[in-house]
Amino acid sequence: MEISDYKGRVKPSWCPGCGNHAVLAALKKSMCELNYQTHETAIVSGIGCSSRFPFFTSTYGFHTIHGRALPVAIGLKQARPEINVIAVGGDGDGLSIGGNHFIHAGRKNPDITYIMMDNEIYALTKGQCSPTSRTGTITKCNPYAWTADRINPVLMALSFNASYVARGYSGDIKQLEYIITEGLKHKGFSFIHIVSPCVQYNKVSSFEKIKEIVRNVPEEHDRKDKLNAMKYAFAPEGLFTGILYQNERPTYEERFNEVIRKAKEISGDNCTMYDIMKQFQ
Ligand SMILES: Cc1ncc(C[n+]2csc(CCOP(=O)(O)OP(=O)(O)O)c2C)c(N)n1
Ligand code: SF4
Ligand SMILES: [Mg+2]
Repeated sequence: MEISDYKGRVKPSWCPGCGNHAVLAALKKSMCELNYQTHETAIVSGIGCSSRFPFFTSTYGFHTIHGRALPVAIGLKQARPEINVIAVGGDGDGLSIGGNHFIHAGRKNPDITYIMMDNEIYALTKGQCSPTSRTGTITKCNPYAWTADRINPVLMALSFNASYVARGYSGDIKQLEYIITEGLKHKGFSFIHIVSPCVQYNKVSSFEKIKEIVRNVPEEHDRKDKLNAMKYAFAPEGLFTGILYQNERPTYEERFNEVIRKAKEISGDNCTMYDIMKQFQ
């Protein structure tokens, strides 16, 4: 495969300078490095600027509805386990309306990769505050300041038991490529949080300001050490990027197949869903 093989029919319509351009470039490079075939790969998104990914790539794609990328991606992986499934979306999509799915994806451990582009704002709808907006942010909708505290998506993923958790920043495309490639290779739910500035509606978290606080997770960090990963996720002294946590365990699909195997063992090859359910009563 060549990187150009992943180019979609639609030219990216994001604003010049939008952080999402870097994420798209990194994802294409990662897919190319892993020799992903376009007919064996699906990119599933919600709604938002960041969710326009399926138009800009040549893989299969599903631009679903707001907040629902994860359940669709999980269902797709369960029905077609041979497909590489990548879910993408924004902070609003994945933490507000879709926040509930994020929790359950982590604990179920489906073998999919979830890339969240966090610009700390609802950009597509022209700049309302999101769960990651900084307290005190002023927008047209909150002219006197946003009053709620922020969500930390990395800390959330760690506490919901996501088996791969990484953080990147759109200003470092090389690191993005690395954490995306490792996330795609990982067996289980890989969550990749990317701080991806919106140059149009968020002047608070600009490239310059984020660059000042970005730090790499030290090389000696043990990826299986969840408590330490949580410390880096939470660290007030900087925005730690890199692979914070990785620890494989059986996936959702593997566990589900095991249930089917057991059901067939007890009720025969032609057993129905009713027979399977009877075993749990
Ligand atoms: C059910 C539903 N509610 C609300 C909307 C309006 N809406 C579209 S995108 C969006 C938020 C997008 O923010 P985010 O997910 O952070 O993506 P970004 O545009 O910042 O990349 C909202 C509220 C919608 N399309 N559907
Ligand atoms: S509005 Fe913001 S997030 Fe949307 S394309 Fe423009 S810069 Fe990117
Ligand atoms: Mg957003």
